[in-house]
Amino acid sequence: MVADAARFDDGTMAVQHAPTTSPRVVIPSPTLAFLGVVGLTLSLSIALASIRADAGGTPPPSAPPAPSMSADAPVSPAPTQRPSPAPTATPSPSPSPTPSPTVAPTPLPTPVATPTPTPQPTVAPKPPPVSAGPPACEYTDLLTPHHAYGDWPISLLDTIYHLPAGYAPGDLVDSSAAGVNGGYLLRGLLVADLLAMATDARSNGTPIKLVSGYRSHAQQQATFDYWVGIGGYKEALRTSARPGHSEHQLGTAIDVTSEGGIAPWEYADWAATPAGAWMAANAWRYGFVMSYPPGSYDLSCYDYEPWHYRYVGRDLAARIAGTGRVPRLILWELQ
Ligand code: DAL
Ligand code: ZN
Repeated sequence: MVADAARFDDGTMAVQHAPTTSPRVVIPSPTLAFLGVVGLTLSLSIALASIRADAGGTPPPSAPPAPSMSADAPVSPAPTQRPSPAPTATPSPSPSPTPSPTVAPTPLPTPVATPTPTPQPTVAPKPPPVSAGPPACEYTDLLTPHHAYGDWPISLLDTIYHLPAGYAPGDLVDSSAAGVNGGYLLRGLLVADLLAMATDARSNGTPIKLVSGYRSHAQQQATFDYWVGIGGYKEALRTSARPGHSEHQLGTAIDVTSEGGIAPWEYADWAATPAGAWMAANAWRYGFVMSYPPGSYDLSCYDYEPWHYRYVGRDLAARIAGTGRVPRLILWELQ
């Protein structure tokens, strides 16, 4: 075969084939029609196989089932025939989840019980044991062990033990509530017994009047300073308590004299007067005791004061009176 070449205007060459001279084969028309049908069927089968391959084959089990393809289905794959993406975004619950280390539960804090604070004694030093005898009359400053307002019967106050500076009972009332002269504060808890005592003293013809009652820490400071000014510091210690050490701060101590009389300390011995004698003999019946009886300086730590009475309640007063002992010794044993 010889190829003739012809040149185009742009310089390229076109190749022209010479016609072949192969023998001709004549095929009858019915045969040609049959072959056309077979060819068309084969083409359609190949196209359908291609569509299936294009659709991805067997869909994954989790994918929704694809609609079955019928012979009437369009040759072009419809969008709905494509498999839906596997739902990887929403994981299906696993029957046996494996704990992830990143979500390991944080251990809950173990509740730690807050220890209930144990009440601590506010006074470190304790009174000496009973077998050691009463504490000497030293001039020291120890907070008395029983200094709650409810401890009033047994709060020990002497040259050693004292009350808190701010100790001030909340139930102070004027002394006039007890049927005696007013102007002094006293704890309300003793008003009834003081009224009974003053009433009976009057009935006896020996009426009494008060010359002192509750004294605050500051008032006791002024009182002590007064006596220091009168007789000097050392002498004042015998007759006046240093601030904080006075039973008057309890609100349960009273200084008494005869109604219409002078200050009790102006008498040689007020207990020798009719009113003073009645008090010395009967005050305990109403819950009052003489804190500094005669001849007890070494035990009571103060000079004799026949006018100073402390309310301890009828029961304790009767007990003290029954023993005939100095009140400080009984109170010391009750610490
Ligand atoms: N006169 C007594 C001791 C007092 O001051 O409390
Ligand atoms: Zn007094």
